[in-house]
Amino acid sequence: MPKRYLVTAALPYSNNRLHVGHIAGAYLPADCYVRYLRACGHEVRFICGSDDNGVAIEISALRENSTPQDIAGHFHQRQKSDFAGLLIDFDIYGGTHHPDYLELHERLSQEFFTRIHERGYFTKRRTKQLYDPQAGRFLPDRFVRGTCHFCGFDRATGDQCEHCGQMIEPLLLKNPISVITDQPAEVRDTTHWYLQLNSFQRPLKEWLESKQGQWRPSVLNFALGQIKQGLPERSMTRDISWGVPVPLDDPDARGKVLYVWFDAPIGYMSFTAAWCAEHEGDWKAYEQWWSDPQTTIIHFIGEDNTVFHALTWPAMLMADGRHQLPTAVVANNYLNQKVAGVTRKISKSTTPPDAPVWIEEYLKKGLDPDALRYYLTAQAPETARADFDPDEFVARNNGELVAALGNFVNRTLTFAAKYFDGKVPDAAARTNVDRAHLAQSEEALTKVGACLDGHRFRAGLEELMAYARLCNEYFSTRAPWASRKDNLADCGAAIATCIHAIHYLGIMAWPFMPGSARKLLSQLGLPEEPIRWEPPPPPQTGAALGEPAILFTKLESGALE
Ligand code: B3M
Ligand code: ZN
Repeated sequence: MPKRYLVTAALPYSNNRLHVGHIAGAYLPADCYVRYLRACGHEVRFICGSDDNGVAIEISALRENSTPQDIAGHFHQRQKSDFAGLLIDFDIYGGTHHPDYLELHERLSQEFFTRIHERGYFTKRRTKQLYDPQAGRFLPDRFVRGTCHFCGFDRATGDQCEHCGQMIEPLLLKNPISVITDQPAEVRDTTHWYLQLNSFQRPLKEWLESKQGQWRPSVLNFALGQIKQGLPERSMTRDISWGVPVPLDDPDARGKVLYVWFDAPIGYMSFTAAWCAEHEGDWKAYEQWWSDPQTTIIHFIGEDNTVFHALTWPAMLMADGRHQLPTAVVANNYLNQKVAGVTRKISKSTTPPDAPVWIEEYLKKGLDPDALRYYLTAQAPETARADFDPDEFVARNNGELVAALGNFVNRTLTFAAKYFDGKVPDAAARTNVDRAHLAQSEEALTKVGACLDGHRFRAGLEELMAYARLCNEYFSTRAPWASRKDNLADCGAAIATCIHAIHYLGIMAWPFMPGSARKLLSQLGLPEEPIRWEPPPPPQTGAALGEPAILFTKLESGALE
């Protein structure tokens, strides 16, 4: 039965270039999933865009002597081309401060805030806050760094500890330092609005417990563990000027903006609304995606965003009360890189700007986007952190894509071109071995599909490659090069079966490697789209095949250096 799915991928901050870790974390699995759902005939909206507000963008602007507008606009564009280069195909790529989306985004964010305020889930508090006297400004979130009060990590920032993943209470940071002036921060009074997360502990716990067995244990354990410790109130306003203005008629709210983690997830909603405005002429149609329980909502994120998607955002949705909760939150772990055999974090400050772990650099080299999609899925950090290893990237490209998948397709199609005039041979002399191979093909399609249904992308890709190897074994067993000489009918049946198998491969490869799947189908002389996730019909005897061509390029060692 066709269903409706709303799939989101975390909104990247528009102050940096994207690297393989971002792609492997959220965007690639989300794109695979969406391609699969569409092939199954479901109605899907795939939503993403840049997270333009917040302290991170302001800090970048300060450092580069620029403005938040310019920084956000610049990186929005570059990230958008990175996604396009990797065939990650959103229905909309909005931006929370992008001129095209700003009005709707502010409107929905402010409505959300006002509604939660009216329903009494904010506490207005006069509080103490870290302040930089030299810069003359408050130091929310990443404007301050210091030692984590949970784990002792010495480079925690005022919003979150990258080491233990906990949300940080800035006043508890040890040795807080302003990142603007590198001077010790001092404490001053200010007023903020705190979301009463504690009011939602029980419903959140019940909701999360109902997901046991469906969600990844890492997400559930983390979120339930936080609830066990007790959820503190969280301030949802900030003393900065870049962001969505706090919509309260209260002198204490003047000059303040919403916390970036308040408005960013609303971006999923405001971009859905923008899509509806653009395609259906009515932005309010977003409600049918967000309020109709028939819609399945799935958030794809990186591990460090878990706390916000599994706790804060659902609590906001409960406090607002008009929309449904996400059906699933799918989080991947970090992807580090291997440099000369040693695991290193990928970061702007330590990774060379021309390293091909930056998507722009990878694409500049003219390498196949599908080769990267393949490796990043094969190495996907679904259950634990993993490494991006340039040597392994080359080895797997050559040993798996070229030697197994590409080889089978190429040997079949060059054989058909040479001995069957580039046409599908007659399969009338089909044997039990051929029938058995087709039965296995159908099974493989079901298995890959089951993995994708369960968000197990890495396992799905393994099934696909196991099937490609099976196809090569089948080819060797049937030995068409021998039967060609004394039993052309038998040879024809084998090649026709291989052609049918290639069609299966094209369908199964589509979510993972859409560019190669298209090439493959066009080499079969078939239309490239739409792909339907169902056993393909047998090829028609005598139908013309396309030109056989190399599907994957063999890489020299060091291709990624
Ligand atoms: N921008 C954090 C990140 O890029 C944040 C995600 C927002 S999702 C609503 O890691
Ligand atoms: Zn920590």
